[in-house]
Amino acid sequence: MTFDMFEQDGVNAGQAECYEQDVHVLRGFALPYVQDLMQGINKQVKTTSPLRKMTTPGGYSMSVATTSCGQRGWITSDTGYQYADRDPITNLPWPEMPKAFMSLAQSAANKAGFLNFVPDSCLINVYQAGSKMSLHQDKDEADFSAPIVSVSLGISATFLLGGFERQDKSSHIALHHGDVMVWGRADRLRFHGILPVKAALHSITQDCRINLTFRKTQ
Ligand code: MD3
Ligand code: FE
Repeated sequence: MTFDMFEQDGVNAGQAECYEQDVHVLRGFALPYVQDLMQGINKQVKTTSPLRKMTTPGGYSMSVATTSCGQRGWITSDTGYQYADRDPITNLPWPEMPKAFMSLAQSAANKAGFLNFVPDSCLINVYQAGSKMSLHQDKDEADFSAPIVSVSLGISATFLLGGFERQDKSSHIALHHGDVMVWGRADRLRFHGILPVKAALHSITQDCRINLTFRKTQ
């Protein structure tokens, strides 16, 4: 396959968009952190806890490759989803959360009006062409009062923002390299997902989209 165009970044950089009351999209907010984020992923996180495609409790391989850093990592098991203190592949603690990850997550949360956010987990999701995330709710965390902060890197994707029942209509939000989403409070338990990612090339991530999701899990 050939690609004749690289994706464009930061078209609306600096804009803060508010969808529902507590769903904020900070366009281009992560751009100043990109170099540190990519270094952290490639030199600190992946080298200790490699990317892997986890198997759902129903026995399906996820199309997204994942790893984690921070005190706890998100894993699947035969019985469900959970946060664990150790990486089940290495039996070691997850790699430490790089400092730049924490600063970005906290300054994005502050900008969206969530003060004192201290995430204990960062999930790293890597999407290749065709990878998707079906509509789901994030309910594996102990405390729903903390927000979730998510950072998009690399090729663009379409985010689905649903309601509080699986069958509720979803709206589509285009997410580009450097965009940060912050949501919580009344919107914390909305269904959400990612449409299958289209093949493209990005100068920083090449053929993939990387999503970092920061959470306070306990
Ligand atoms: C809106 N990841 O890992 S993050 C996940 O882009 C996950 O990889 C997606 O959903 C990704 O669980 C989306 C953004 C996100 C996460 C949770 C939400 C948006 C949300 C909860 C409520 C509303
Ligand atoms: Fe989610």
